[in-house]
Amino acid sequence: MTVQILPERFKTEDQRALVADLGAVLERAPLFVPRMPRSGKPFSVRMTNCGPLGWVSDIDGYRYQPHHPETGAPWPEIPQRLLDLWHEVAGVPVGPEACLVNLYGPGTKLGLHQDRDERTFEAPVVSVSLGDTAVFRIGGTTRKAATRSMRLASGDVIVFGGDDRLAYHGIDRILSGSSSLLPEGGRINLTLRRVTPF
Ligand code: MD5
Ligand code: FE
Repeated sequence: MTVQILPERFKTEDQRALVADLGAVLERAPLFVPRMPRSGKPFSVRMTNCGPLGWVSDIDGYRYQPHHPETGAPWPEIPQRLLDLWHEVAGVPVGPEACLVNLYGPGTKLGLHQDRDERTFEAPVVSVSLGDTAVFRIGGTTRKAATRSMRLASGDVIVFGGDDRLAYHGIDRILSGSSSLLPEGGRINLTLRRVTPF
C-alpha cells in the first residue's frame, strides 16, 4: 500500500488555522496563473508556493525556482504546522523543499499527469485538501492503466509514496458549495515535496 489516506487529518479548527497561515503566505507571494509550456495557454488553477523552491510553469517549461515569477521575491517559509505534518507522515529524514499551493474555483480541472519535475522520487508527495470536495482520479504509472476515482474533502491528507509517487492523477471536478471553510468558496490543495536528492 503506497497511497496512504488520512481522512480529516485536520479537524475544523486546524483547517481554519491553516487557512490563516496561508493568508500570510498569499500576502507575500500572490497567486499567479501558470501557463502551458510552448502554447502559453493558461491553466484554470491559480497557484503560488512557499518553501526554498517553488514550482512554476510558463511558455518556457515547468521548473522549480527559488523566487516568485512575477514579484521576483523569494518564496515565504513553509508554515510550521505543515512541516510538522511532513515529519509525522513522510518517513524521510529530511524536510520538504517545496509547498505548492493550488487554488481551484468551481470549473477548475487538472488533467491526468505525472509529477516528475523533481530530481528525486525517494520522498513521498504529501497533499492536504481544504475547502470544497474534489473528485480526484488516480491511475497507474502508464497513461493507459486503469484509473479509479475518489473524493478528497476538506482536512484530508494523502501521502503518495513508493510506486504511487509516479502514478498518473488529476482533478475531474470540484463540488461547489460542499464546504464553508473558504469565504469565497473553492478548493485549496497544498502539496509538500522534496525536489533535490538527499
Ligand atoms: C491536487 N495536485 O489535488 C493535486 C494533489 C499537482 C497535483 O496533482 O501536481 O499540483 S497532489 C497529487 C499527487 C501527487 C503525486 C503523486 C500522486 C498524486 N499520485 O501518485 O496520484 O491539487
Ligand atoms: Fe500532480
